[in-house]
Amino acid sequence: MGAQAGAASRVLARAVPFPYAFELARTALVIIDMQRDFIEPGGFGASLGNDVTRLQAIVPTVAAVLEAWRGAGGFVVHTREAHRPDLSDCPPAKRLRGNPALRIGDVGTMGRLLIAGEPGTEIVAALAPRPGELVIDKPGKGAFHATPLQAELERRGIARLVFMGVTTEVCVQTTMREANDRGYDGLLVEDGTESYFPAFKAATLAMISAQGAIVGWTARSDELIAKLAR
Ligand code: TIU
Repeated sequence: MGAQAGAASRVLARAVPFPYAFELARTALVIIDMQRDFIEPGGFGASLGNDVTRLQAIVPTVAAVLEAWRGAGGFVVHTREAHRPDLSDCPPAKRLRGNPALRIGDVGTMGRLLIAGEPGTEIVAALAPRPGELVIDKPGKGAFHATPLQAELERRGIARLVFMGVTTEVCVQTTMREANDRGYDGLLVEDGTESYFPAFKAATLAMISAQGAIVGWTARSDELIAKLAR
Protein backbone atom coordinates (compact mmCIF):
# COMPACT_ATOMS: atom_id res chain seq x y z
CA MET A 1 0.00 0.00 0.00
CA GLY A 2 1.38 3.43 -0.86
CA ALA A 3 1.39 5.82 2.08
CA GLN A 4 -0.89 8.20 0.23
CA ALA A 5 -3.50 5.55 -0.62
CA GLY A 6 -3.57 4.42 3.02
CA ALA A 7 -3.87 7.92 4.43
CA ALA A 8 -6.68 9.05 2.13
CA SER A 9 -10.04 9.31 3.85
CA ARG A 10 -12.67 6.98 2.43
CA VAL A 11 -16.32 7.59 3.22
CA LEU A 12 -19.14 5.06 3.31
CA ALA A 13 -21.93 7.56 2.64
CA ARG A 14 -24.73 5.00 3.00
CA ALA A 15 -23.53 3.59 6.34
CA VAL A 16 -26.13 3.51 9.11
CA PRO A 17 -26.89 5.68 11.06
CA PHE A 18 -24.63 8.23 9.28
CA PRO A 19 -21.56 8.22 7.02
CA TYR A 20 -18.46 6.33 8.23
CA ALA A 21 -15.07 7.77 7.27
CA PHE A 22 -11.88 5.72 7.55
CA GLU A 23 -8.22 5.82 6.57
CA LEU A 24 -7.13 2.38 5.41
CA ALA A 25 -3.73 2.72 7.12
CA ARG A 26 -5.42 3.22 10.51
CA THR A 27 -8.20 0.65 10.09
CA ALA A 28 -8.21 -3.13 10.54
CA LEU A 29 -10.57 -5.65 8.99
CA VAL A 30 -11.50 -8.03 11.82
CA ILE A 31 -13.02 -11.35 10.77
CA ILE A 32 -14.58 -13.11 13.73
CA ASP A 33 -14.53 -16.90 14.13
CA MET A 34 -15.13 -18.01 10.52
CA GLN A 35 -13.92 -21.43 11.63
CA ARG A 36 -15.18 -24.90 10.77
CA ASP A 37 -16.56 -25.39 14.30
CA PHE A 38 -19.35 -22.88 13.60
CA ILE A 39 -19.81 -23.26 9.84
CA GLU A 40 -19.55 -26.98 9.07
CA PRO A 41 -21.63 -29.95 10.29
CA GLY A 42 -20.19 -31.83 13.27
CA GLY A 43 -18.71 -28.79 15.02
CA PHE A 44 -19.53 -26.76 18.11
CA GLY A 45 -22.35 -24.79 16.48
CA ALA A 46 -24.08 -27.96 15.33
CA SER A 47 -23.57 -29.55 18.77
CA LEU A 48 -25.74 -26.77 20.22
CA GLY A 49 -28.57 -27.81 17.88
CA ASN A 50 -28.06 -25.12 15.23
CA ASP A 51 -28.50 -25.24 11.42
CA VAL A 52 -25.03 -24.31 10.18
CA THR A 53 -26.08 -23.81 6.52
CA ARG A 54 -27.21 -20.26 7.33
CA LEU A 55 -23.62 -19.38 8.23
CA GLN A 56 -22.11 -21.11 5.19
CA ALA A 57 -24.10 -18.75 2.96
CA ILE A 58 -22.03 -15.65 3.85
CA VAL A 59 -18.62 -17.17 3.02
CA PRO A 60 -18.55 -15.77 -0.57
CA THR A 61 -19.41 -12.27 0.64
CA VAL A 62 -16.78 -12.36 3.39
CA ALA A 63 -14.26 -13.64 0.82
CA ALA A 64 -15.09 -10.80 -1.59
CA VAL A 65 -14.55 -8.12 1.07
CA LEU A 66 -11.37 -9.82 2.26
CA GLU A 67 -9.99 -9.93 -1.29
CA ALA A 68 -10.78 -6.24 -1.83
CA TRP A 69 -9.26 -5.29 1.55
CA ARG A 70 -6.11 -7.27 0.81
CA GLY A 71 -5.94 -5.77 -2.68
CA ALA A 72 -6.03 -2.26 -1.21
CA GLY A 73 -3.22 -3.21 1.21
CA GLY A 74 -5.26 -3.12 4.41
CA PHE A 75 -4.39 -4.92 7.65
CA VAL A 76 -6.38 -8.07 8.45
CA VAL A 77 -7.14 -9.76 11.78
CA HIS A 78 -8.71 -13.22 12.01
CA THR A 79 -10.05 -14.57 15.29
CA ARG A 80 -10.87 -18.11 16.38
CA GLU A 81 -12.77 -19.21 19.46
CA ALA A 82 -10.25 -21.77 20.71
CA HIS A 83 -9.20 -23.06 24.11
CA ARG A 84 -5.98 -24.62 25.30
CA PRO A 85 -5.97 -28.44 25.08
CA ASP A 86 -5.94 -28.69 28.90
CA LEU A 87 -8.99 -26.39 29.08
CA SER A 88 -7.20 -24.21 31.65
CA ASP A 89 -8.63 -21.12 29.90
CA CYS A 90 -12.19 -22.47 29.73
CA PRO A 91 -14.25 -21.59 32.79
CA PRO A 92 -16.40 -24.50 34.00
CA ALA A 93 -19.38 -22.12 33.76
CA LYS A 94 -18.82 -22.03 29.98
CA ARG A 95 -18.14 -25.73 29.51
CA LEU A 96 -20.86 -27.13 31.74
CA ARG A 97 -23.77 -24.84 30.88
CA GLY A 98 -26.84 -26.37 29.29
CA ASN A 99 -27.21 -29.81 27.78
CA PRO A 100 -25.44 -29.83 24.39
CA ALA A 101 -24.83 -32.98 22.35
CA LEU A 102 -21.09 -32.44 22.90
CA ARG A 103 -19.23 -30.04 25.19
CA ILE A 104 -16.12 -27.94 24.58
CA GLY A 105 -13.16 -30.34 24.53
CA ASP A 106 -15.26 -33.39 23.60
CA VAL A 107 -14.33 -35.27 20.41
CA GLY A 108 -16.50 -34.60 17.37
CA THR A 109 -16.08 -35.33 13.67
CA MET A 110 -13.56 -32.45 13.36
CA GLY A 111 -11.57 -33.30 16.46
CA ARG A 112 -12.04 -31.80 19.94
CA LEU A 113 -14.60 -28.98 19.92
CA LEU A 114 -13.14 -25.45 20.19
CA ILE A 115 -9.64 -26.69 21.02
CA ALA A 116 -6.67 -24.89 19.45
CA GLY A 117 -4.92 -26.95 16.81
CA GLU A 118 -7.87 -29.25 16.11
CA PRO A 119 -9.39 -29.35 12.59
CA GLY A 120 -12.59 -27.68 13.82
CA THR A 121 -10.81 -24.50 14.85
CA GLU A 122 -9.32 -24.02 11.36
CA ILE A 123 -10.67 -21.02 9.48
CA VAL A 124 -12.64 -22.20 6.43
CA ALA A 125 -10.41 -22.67 3.38
CA ALA A 126 -11.93 -19.81 1.36
CA LEU A 127 -10.91 -17.34 4.08
CA ALA A 128 -7.58 -18.86 5.14
CA PRO A 129 -5.20 -16.35 6.76
CA ARG A 130 -2.13 -15.28 4.77
CA PRO A 131 1.36 -14.43 6.03
CA GLY A 132 1.40 -10.99 7.65
CA GLU A 133 -2.18 -11.24 8.87
CA LEU A 134 -2.85 -11.47 12.60
CA VAL A 135 -4.57 -14.60 13.95
CA ILE A 136 -5.95 -14.34 17.49
CA ASP A 137 -7.11 -17.40 19.45
CA LYS A 138 -9.61 -16.21 22.03
CA PRO A 139 -11.07 -18.07 25.00
CA GLY A 140 -14.11 -15.81 25.28
CA LYS A 141 -16.85 -14.54 23.04
CA GLY A 142 -15.18 -11.12 22.86
CA ALA A 143 -11.85 -10.89 21.01
CA PHE A 144 -10.32 -8.42 23.51
CA HIS A 145 -10.84 -10.59 26.60
CA ALA A 146 -7.61 -12.39 27.60
CA THR A 147 -5.90 -11.81 24.22
CA PRO A 148 -3.14 -9.52 22.87
CA LEU A 149 -5.53 -7.89 20.37
CA GLN A 150 -5.58 -4.38 21.86
CA ALA A 151 -1.78 -4.25 22.16
CA GLU A 152 -1.38 -5.46 18.57
CA LEU A 153 -3.79 -2.78 17.30
CA GLU A 154 -2.14 -0.03 19.33
CA ARG A 155 1.28 -1.07 18.05
CA ARG A 156 0.02 -0.46 14.50
CA GLY A 157 -1.81 2.80 15.23
CA ILE A 158 -5.21 1.28 14.38
CA ALA A 159 -8.17 3.47 15.40
CA ARG A 160 -11.07 1.95 13.43
CA LEU A 161 -12.29 -1.60 13.04
CA VAL A 162 -14.43 -3.07 10.28
CA PHE A 163 -16.06 -6.33 11.36
CA MET A 164 -17.40 -9.43 9.66
CA GLY A 165 -17.96 -12.98 10.90
CA VAL A 166 -20.09 -15.14 13.13
CA THR A 167 -22.29 -15.17 15.03
CA THR A 168 -23.74 -11.69 14.84
CA GLU A 169 -25.22 -11.47 18.31
CA VAL A 170 -22.65 -13.56 20.17
CA CYS A 171 -18.96 -13.17 19.29
CA VAL A 172 -19.33 -10.32 16.79
CA GLN A 173 -21.51 -8.13 18.96
CA THR A 174 -19.52 -8.88 22.11
CA THR A 175 -16.31 -7.88 20.33
CA MET A 176 -17.85 -4.71 18.89
CA ARG A 177 -18.97 -3.67 22.36
CA GLU A 178 -15.55 -4.40 23.83
CA ALA A 179 -13.99 -2.34 21.01
CA ASN A 180 -16.43 0.51 21.55
CA ASP A 181 -15.53 0.76 25.23
CA ARG A 182 -11.85 0.85 24.27
CA GLY A 183 -12.35 3.86 21.99
CA TYR A 184 -12.48 2.24 18.55
CA ASP A 185 -14.96 3.33 15.87
CA GLY A 186 -16.43 0.05 14.65
CA LEU A 187 -18.49 -0.83 11.59
CA LEU A 188 -20.23 -4.15 10.96
CA VAL A 189 -20.64 -5.35 7.37
CA GLU A 190 -24.35 -6.21 7.25
CA ASP A 191 -24.13 -9.05 4.72
CA GLY A 192 -20.74 -10.22 6.02
CA THR A 193 -22.16 -11.48 9.30
CA GLU A 194 -24.75 -14.12 10.15
CA SER A 195 -26.57 -15.72 13.04
CA TYR A 196 -28.26 -19.08 13.51
CA PHE A 197 -31.32 -16.92 14.36
CA PRO A 198 -32.44 -14.37 11.70
CA ALA A 199 -34.32 -12.28 14.25
CA PHE A 200 -31.21 -11.99 16.43
CA LYS A 201 -29.16 -10.77 13.46
CA ALA A 202 -31.74 -8.13 12.60
CA ALA A 203 -32.03 -6.98 16.20
CA THR A 204 -28.25 -6.77 16.59
CA LEU A 205 -27.79 -4.66 13.46
CA ALA A 206 -30.52 -2.34 14.69
CA MET A 207 -29.19 -2.00 18.24
CA ILE A 208 -25.60 -1.32 17.09
CA SER A 209 -26.54 1.78 15.08
CA ALA A 210 -29.44 3.00 17.24
CA GLN A 211 -29.16 6.08 19.45
CA GLY A 212 -26.68 7.82 17.16
CA ALA A 213 -24.32 4.83 16.69
CA ILE A 214 -24.32 3.86 20.36
CA VAL A 215 -22.11 0.84 19.53
CA GLY A 216 -21.07 1.67 15.97
CA TRP A 217 -22.08 1.65 12.30
CA THR A 218 -23.36 -0.87 9.78
CA ALA A 219 -22.98 -0.86 5.98
CA ARG A 220 -23.38 -3.19 3.00
CA SER A 221 -20.41 -5.03 1.51
CA ASP A 222 -20.88 -3.59 -1.98
CA GLU A 223 -20.36 -0.04 -0.76
CA LEU A 224 -17.22 -1.03 1.18
CA ILE A 225 -15.80 -2.94 -1.79
CA ALA A 226 -16.42 0.06 -4.07
CA LYS A 227 -14.41 2.26 -1.69
CA LEU A 228 -11.50 -0.18 -1.70
CA ALA A 229 -11.15 -0.24 -5.48
CA ARG A 230 -7.95 1.29 -6.80
N1 TIU B 1 -23.26 -20.04 19.76
C1 TIU B 1 -23.05 -18.95 19.04
O1 TIU B 1 -23.95 -18.41 18.42
N2 TIU B 1 -21.77 -18.45 18.93
C2 TIU B 1 -20.68 -18.84 19.64
O2 TIU B 1 -20.70 -19.67 20.53
N3 TIU B 1 -19.48 -18.27 19.27
C3 TIU B 1 -19.34 -17.27 18.29
O3 TIU B 1 -20.26 -16.51 18.03
N4 TIU B 1 -18.19 -17.23 17.63
